[in-house]
Amino acid sequence: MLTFSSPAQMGHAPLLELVNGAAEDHAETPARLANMLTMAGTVEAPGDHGLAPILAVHDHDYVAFLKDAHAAWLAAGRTGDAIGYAFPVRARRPLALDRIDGKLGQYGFDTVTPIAAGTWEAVHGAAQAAIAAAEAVVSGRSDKAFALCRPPGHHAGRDYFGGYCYLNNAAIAARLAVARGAGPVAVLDVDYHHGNGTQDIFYADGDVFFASIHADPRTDFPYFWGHADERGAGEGEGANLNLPLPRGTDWRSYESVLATAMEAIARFGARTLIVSYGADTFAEDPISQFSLSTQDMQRMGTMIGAAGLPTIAVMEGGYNVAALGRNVAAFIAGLEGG
Ligand code: OKP
Ligand code: ZN
Repeated sequence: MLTFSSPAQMGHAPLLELVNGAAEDHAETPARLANMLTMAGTVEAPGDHGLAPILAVHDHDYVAFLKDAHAAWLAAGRTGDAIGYAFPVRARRPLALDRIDGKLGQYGFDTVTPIAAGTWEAVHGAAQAAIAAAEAVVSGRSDKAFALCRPPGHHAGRDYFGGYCYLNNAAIAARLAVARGAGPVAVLDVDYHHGNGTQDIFYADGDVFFASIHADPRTDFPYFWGHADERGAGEGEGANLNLPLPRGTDWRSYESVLATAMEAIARFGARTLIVSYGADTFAEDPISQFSLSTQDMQRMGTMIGAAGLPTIAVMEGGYNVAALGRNVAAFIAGLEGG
């Protein structure tokens, strides 16, 4: 598998996340990438494709905020990572707020997604990896490519961060594919958590079908998106498919729901497939509650590869660090036709 990753991705090392009334060690660590790299074989650096493909998805002011947020935090006299504390439950709108504290709440939706010193360079590097993978596939260089992104991206929207995500790598790849005439595009999200950012970005877009299999948001993060009645709007009406599953789901039930998602993608007439792959559906994931094995990751890859579509896979979550490279390798082996 043609695989991309940027060394800059190691520079994002959030210290802690505020969850359940406590500060915990952050689950999304540089060690995740290090473990994936031990299993990945040859990995290409993505090169720099610039900001244009990022700005085709993300709001300019939001990107400027991300670049500057940690410096503004330090300038306000703070130490450590920037984390917001006040969030706009009432109608979010583009306000010109003056202080970093307000901006963190304006652009962020949770307290588990810190902005640290190396965050911008890392998220830029991860986005470049996704862009390089997308370029490789749409140019015909390769039928499939995998971007070892971290931090992940699928919770990030056009102008917001959250859920450990800052730039939406899958959405950037999808938009690039559409722009290059490789549409219609389907994004299949198999991370344990619903990909709310990707859903929001393409909600009213009829060129991109979004299908997600995830833990039911009635019990799991991100709670406010991922419900089965979210079906798209306007031109995108019917082009959004949420398939929530209960905690404890094993391969037996997962397989039939994945078959449903693959049928819907075929019916949509997708010519390019983007996969948001998260290994946090693994039974021994420390923050998630599905029951898939490493062998199931390969079965998942096989079913997705059987669609026979040009495929760009981007890494999302997966927090059992010791098993991460093995799970990714199993998924890739399946995707390649194993
Ligand atoms: C990001 B991705 C556990 C609570 C934190 C946030 C989960 C973010 C998942 N420490 N919940 O979709 O894998
Ligand atoms: Zn996840």
